Amino acid sequence: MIAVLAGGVGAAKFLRGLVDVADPASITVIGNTADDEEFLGLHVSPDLDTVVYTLADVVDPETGWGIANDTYTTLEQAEKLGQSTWFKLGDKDIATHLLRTRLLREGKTLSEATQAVVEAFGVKCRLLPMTDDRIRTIVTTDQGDVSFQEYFVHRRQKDDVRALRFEGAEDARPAPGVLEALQDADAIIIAPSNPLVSIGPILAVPGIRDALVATSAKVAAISPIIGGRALKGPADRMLTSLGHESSAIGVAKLYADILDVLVLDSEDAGLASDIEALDIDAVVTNTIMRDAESRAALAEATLKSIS
Ligand code: FO1
Repeated sequence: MIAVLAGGVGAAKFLRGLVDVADPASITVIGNTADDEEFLGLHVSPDLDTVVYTLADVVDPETGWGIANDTYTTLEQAEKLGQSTWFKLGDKDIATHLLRTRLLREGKTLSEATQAVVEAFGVKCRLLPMTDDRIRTIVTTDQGDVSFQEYFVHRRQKDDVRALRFEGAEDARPAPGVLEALQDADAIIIAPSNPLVSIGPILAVPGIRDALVATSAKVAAISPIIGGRALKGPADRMLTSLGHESSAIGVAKLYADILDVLVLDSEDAGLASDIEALDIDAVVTNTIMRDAESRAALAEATLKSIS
């Protein structure tokens, strides 16, 4: 059994490669839900949906999120009605949020609603939200505290991030099956996601980090930082402004207590000895996922490093 901690687009691409080289039924994905937000009265779980759409091969290949060839008629009309429309929800995507929101309103848990979405899209992996409780990433900027999507989408990541907190994490419990998936796993992978805002909230759910420390399974992470820079998103600037190194070493240090292996890009081969000095095995390979072949090769190399 394989357990994968996953954030958004990078994680989804990695998982798409993983299901090409491992039996999807053996994979449990534990997804970040601290980016969830309500738009147009609908509960949106961007990271879970990005994983589902990518594994179902319906994701928009340009953005890496949302559904390919979606239309925006509902959003245009919502704008005419004076609603806030800075978060781009396509018509097809909205159907997913309608399903999730209806189930939640009927009293189902986020795990149950997620299961319904997974089944509706025919995804064969197990996908668990990190928790059924509400955790919200709050980003402190010089302009004040904002929600993650406000920072990421509305304000286009232009603010320096002064602090992060995961509101609600202290009292949250892992969703059903999360701790069991980690305990039963033969191999655990931390996907190439932002370590601070995608993986950080998962590790902040009480019990999850402890389970990773305690496991006898090997734990590997793929560095999302290559040559000091994030391929996508603000991870590099965020690491720096929060006092971490924007490099594979900075990533290794954030995971030092849980990691056996760090997979890093060939461009960063020179960092391998510094990573080994942290008592973490360094595996150097191409980590840029341009196409199906490179995604599968990265998944294969990661699995090999921990089996
Ligand atoms: N990202 C954007 O940059 N702009 C958007 O308008 C936007 C809309 C959106 C709608 C549904 C969805 O599932 C994801 C969406 N994303 C958008 C991506 C999302 O903000 C990020 O993928 C994550 O929250 C960060 O991991």
